[in-house]
Amino acid sequence: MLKPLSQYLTEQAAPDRLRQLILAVADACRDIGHAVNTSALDGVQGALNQENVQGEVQKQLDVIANDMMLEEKRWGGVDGQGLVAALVSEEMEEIYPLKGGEFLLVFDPIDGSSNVDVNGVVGTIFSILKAPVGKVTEADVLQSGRHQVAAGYAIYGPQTTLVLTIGKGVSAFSLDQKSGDWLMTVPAMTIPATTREFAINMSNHRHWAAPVRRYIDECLAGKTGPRGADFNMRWLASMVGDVHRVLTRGGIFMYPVDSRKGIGKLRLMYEANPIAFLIEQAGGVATDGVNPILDIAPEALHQRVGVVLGSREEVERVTAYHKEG
Ligand code: P6P
Repeated sequence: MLKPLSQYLTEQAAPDRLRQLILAVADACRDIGHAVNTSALDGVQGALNQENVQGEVQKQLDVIANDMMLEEKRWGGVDGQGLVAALVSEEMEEIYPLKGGEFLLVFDPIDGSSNVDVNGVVGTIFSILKAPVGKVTEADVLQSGRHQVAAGYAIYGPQTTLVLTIGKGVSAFSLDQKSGDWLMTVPAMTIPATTREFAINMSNHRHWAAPVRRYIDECLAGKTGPRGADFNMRWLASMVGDVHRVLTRGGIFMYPVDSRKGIGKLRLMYEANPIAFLIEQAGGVATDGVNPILDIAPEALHQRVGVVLGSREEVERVTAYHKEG
């Protein structure tokens, strides 16, 4: 019998209320995954004629998944006293106060939602922080990624899998669709230090800074180039999908700052930080191109950041190229 998520959390001596919260997040991901799976049947694919705080056209599932996360009964805890003081979502401009609890839950309810209509992989990304005593302000949420208590994602692909860290490594739990249980399928995910596989949206090549173009062009030069090896490329247009591959077999994932807006595309609080926590816990490196993502002091709830993460030696090469200029 594969180990259930609940048993893993007990064995890892997760504090009881954190354990309850992680199990509640897992339940929410199971429900969101089901909504993704039936979205064509339910006729809820496609876009709404409204934008989110990011200025991005919202998909129906973005809103449906966000609404599922806002159901306060999910976060009451077994004693009904409340586990979460406030929710923060990619889909909501402001923090969403709840009746109280010792944690903050920060999330992207559907990452990669443009993939839903084409039956591509999507996911839910979450980050758990400690809440202040009393009323939660935006400043209370703006904690660096080093303060995360737990983080993870659910990936809705051929399997529905929850990937989690509570600061003691990274484990993967696959959903048993019949029982509804999350069962451990990978006890410890580790990222090889080297790779011959990169993930980046090549159509942005002309917008990249010189160090990024240098790194990618050397990969493309293959055996006869300065790297002396051929590289492979993957790009799923779903951070969760590309990151899951990096955690499973290594690789480097890049969404660098580019010249169009001088900022990155990915969001710090509910994409880069939780993923960076997982990557570091799995022995990889996660930077904004130069500095560790987890060290960034957030200045705004929906702040964007450049992202370069994965196999240590490759990420460190990109950092070195930035420092050489
Ligand atoms: P592009 C999805 O919209 C997302 O936020 C990430 O999941 C993904 O890695 C990236 O954007 C894809 O961006 O520009 O290739 O569509």
